[in-house]
Amino acid sequence: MKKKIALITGITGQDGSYLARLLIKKNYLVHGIIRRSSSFNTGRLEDIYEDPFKKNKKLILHYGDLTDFSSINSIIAKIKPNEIYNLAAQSHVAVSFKTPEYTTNVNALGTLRILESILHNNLLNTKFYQASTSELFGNPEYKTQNENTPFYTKSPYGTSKLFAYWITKNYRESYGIFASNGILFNHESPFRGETFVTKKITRAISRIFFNKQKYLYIGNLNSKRDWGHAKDYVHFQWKILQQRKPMDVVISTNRQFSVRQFIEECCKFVGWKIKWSGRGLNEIGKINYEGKEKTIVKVSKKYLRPNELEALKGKSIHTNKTFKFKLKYSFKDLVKDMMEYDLKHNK
Ligand code: NAP
Ligand code: G4F
Repeated sequence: MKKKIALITGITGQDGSYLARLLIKKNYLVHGIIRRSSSFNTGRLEDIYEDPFKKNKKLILHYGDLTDFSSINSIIAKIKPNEIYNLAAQSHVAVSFKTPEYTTNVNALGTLRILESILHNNLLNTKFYQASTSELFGNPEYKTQNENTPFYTKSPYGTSKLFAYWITKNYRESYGIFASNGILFNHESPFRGETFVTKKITRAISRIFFNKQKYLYIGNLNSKRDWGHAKDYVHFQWKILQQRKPMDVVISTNRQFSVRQFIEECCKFVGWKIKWSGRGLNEIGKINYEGKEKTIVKVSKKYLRPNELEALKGKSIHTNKTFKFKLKYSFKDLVKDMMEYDLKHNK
């Protein structure tokens, strides 16, 4: 049987690297778009990376950029993928306040560029997955969010993804393209970017443990998220494109923890109990270290956002029925996986 061809934008990122592994396992020929950078940016793909001169490759990388229609269009026209997973994005919410125009160009117009390319190459059988996000929600009125919850974006990132969500739906309804939105809540892993809060914490606690760093400087300790594991979630990205019909679907754990609880769980992993004192910007976290109190967490204004999304928790209206929704990783398993990796790599 002919191999299915998948194209992944954002293949060098957290999700892209896990999804590529999953699709290779499923016997796909995987193409990925990478950006030119001044140093290697394929670190997360190390174990599946293949020599460009090898024959019968399972993974083929192409230079391209979502801000450059000609690059995207020529790749799509050449490889005619059966499935496109659009994971590329300027994905950092705080950074989107500093680079709103760029974020919008990549996340919003980038998605439109891919859809236009599908249309203009007449690839109406190509299935399209859009990496939508729980950042689309945000109204504290709704304690749990599902596919029917009204959107209320609070950042340039969220708003750029709102456009991408709707344009995906528009192209599905207008041209019959199999185009689906996976509305994924936060998902993390050892491969998470170092400036997202979970990885920042696991890395810092590991480095403090080995006396390589003194403090973890943090922003909003009380913010709550519904954190899953990226390994679990890429499976659902694939599943969404295997459905009979295109759809928009929430993927989440329906459990919620605060940034503070995440720090406490990581400390517990290395045998520390953290004690909090002070308020607001003066709050600190201390541990008992060799018989003395030692401050290891400090709050910094630098990491507060102009607008914050205080609490997220998702529960899909369809996943149980549609996907036999089962997650391998609990919150504790996620912390364990990330802490084990960071303790090993920061020793
Ligand atoms: P990530 O680790 O930040 O990866 C982003 C990827 O996009 C990287 O490969 C990056 O390339 C690439 N990229 C950035 N700008 C690009 C451009 N102009 N042209 C081409 N590629 C570009 O993100 P992630 O956590 O894997 O998330 C994957 C997708 O899901 C993103 O769209 C994100 O917004 C969305 N999402 C994530 C979560 C989550 O909790 N992780 C939740 C909901 C939705 P470089 O490696 O060169 O930087
Ligand atoms: O880890 P974060 O930066 O993730 P955030 O903003 O929730 O966005 C992530 O999840 C979205 C899905 O909901 C994705 F669409 C998006 O691409 C990205 O993957 O921050 C989580 C929370 C926030 O409330 C933030 O204010 O942690 C709080 N926080 C507290 N101190 C911090 C810090 N966030 C970061 N990055 N760094 C801090 O020092």
